[in-house]
Amino acid sequence: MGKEGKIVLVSNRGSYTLKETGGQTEVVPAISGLVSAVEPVLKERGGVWVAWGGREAADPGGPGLRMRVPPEEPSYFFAEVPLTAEEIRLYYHGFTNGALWPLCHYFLEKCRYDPLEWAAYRQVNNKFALAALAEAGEGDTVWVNDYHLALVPSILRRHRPYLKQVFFWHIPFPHYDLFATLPWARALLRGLLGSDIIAFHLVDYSHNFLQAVNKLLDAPVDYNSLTVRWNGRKIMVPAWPMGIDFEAFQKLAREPGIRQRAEDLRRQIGVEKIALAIERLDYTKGILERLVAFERFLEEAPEWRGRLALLQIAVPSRTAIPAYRQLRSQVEEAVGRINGRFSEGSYRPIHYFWRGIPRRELVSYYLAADLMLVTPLRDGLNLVAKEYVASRVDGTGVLILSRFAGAARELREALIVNPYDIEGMVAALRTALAMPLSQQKQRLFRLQEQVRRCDVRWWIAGFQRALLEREIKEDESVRRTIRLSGYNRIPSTSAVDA
Ligand code: GDG
Repeated sequence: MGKEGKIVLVSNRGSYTLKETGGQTEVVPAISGLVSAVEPVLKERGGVWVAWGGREAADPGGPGLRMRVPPEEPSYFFAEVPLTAEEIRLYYHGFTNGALWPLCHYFLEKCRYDPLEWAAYRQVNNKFALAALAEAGEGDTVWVNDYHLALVPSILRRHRPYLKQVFFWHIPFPHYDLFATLPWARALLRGLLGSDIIAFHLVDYSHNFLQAVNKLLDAPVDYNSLTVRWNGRKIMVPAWPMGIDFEAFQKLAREPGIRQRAEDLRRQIGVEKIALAIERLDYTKGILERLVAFERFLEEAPEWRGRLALLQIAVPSRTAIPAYRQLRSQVEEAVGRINGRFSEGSYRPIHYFWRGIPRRELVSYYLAADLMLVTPLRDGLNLVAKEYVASRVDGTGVLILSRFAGAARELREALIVNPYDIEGMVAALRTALAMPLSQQKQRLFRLQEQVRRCDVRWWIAGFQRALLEREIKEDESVRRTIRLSGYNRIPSTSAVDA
């Protein structure tokens, strides 16, 4: 981040999950794209990760755990923001995943706009902001992540006007027409505008955000330079698609143990071609539509029965929300129906797993798969598509990718599909299965070039450059005046903003 100071990273979930077992607190490393992307920076630079630990706190005002991590080689701090069962229900399952998530993914019919949940969202955002303020000192950079914490930047700004702030929004930012349906759309935008930089995966999302602040808050925006003026500040709204650790995936994919595991998997499944799909079990990921397309393909291409299998890994997610439980039943019913129709002897068309798998195992699945199906109905970016590309060290494999995944803008050599168009998906499966090795290699080479060039280091460097440019432009004398007027005061815990 900036040229000095530490990073205070703020996100709903962090690098560790805390579990209560028999009166003891167990500290378990968490797996997520964000952890793999930013933990190396924290380890190198030092800093603090402020996040909810994933457990229920009894006392709403009680202190959270603060510890040096990783336990084996401590290099940064993990500071827990404790949340009660009620806060988790209203803020996390409620407003965050019952209103903002469906809204930003264009599922308006699934949105619940509940004033109580909105109040809890504000309350919890205030908690996170206070926890960040307690950690951030002069010269530090606060880096807030995602739609769970949209109000944090303006709370921080109010208390520390010259704190350096970056915000990354990991999901799509919807078109103004949709966003304006949110009764608290203005407050949410004002919350975000506390940041110096508000970054998205795609320019389209930056444009949607700029249009929303222009129409709803009357703020002057510039679509070319991707900036907005607000309260005397010029805020950057850039597009930086997140990268992955390309080299780490290549290294894993070359490990003999992982390659052996991939071969064992292929032998167990025992078919000519394996198609793989892996994602959280979420209605945005297009699992049902994919299953229907796969079923149609087996109907129309009987020559592939017994020769093609789909390996579907659905990672349990947000199981407290009814829409997710309902989707699970629908997916499992479809898997049962298709397997019932097309199984023959030892052949099973769909191998379905409702569980997460360790990362090394994940790479062996990428290696075992001739085709990768990433066909979300809407997705901010999609890291799985990039991970598949990076793991194919022998240069073969076909990626079928939804045009509604942000990653489709970068991964142009994939077979791009419309997941709502079942016949189009069937045609893409045919094309993929018939693609000669030479063409697979040509396409994959270009895909790998892209994923290697715009990797996670490139992504992080974008923030560093932008903050550095900002610092150079800033008037140091103004900074100093403000510092003298109570920079390090920590506000009272009763203040609820936005
Ligand atoms: C959100 C946005 C955006 C998945 N299953 C397992 C597992 N994973 C890992 C993958 C990947 C990450 O989780 C999933 O990232 P995605 O990008 O595919 O999707 P979301 O979870 O919806 O993420 C998305 C992302 O944020 C980043 O900004 O791209 O659009 O929705 O890294 O490898 N990892 C392991 N076992 C699993 O079973 N170990």
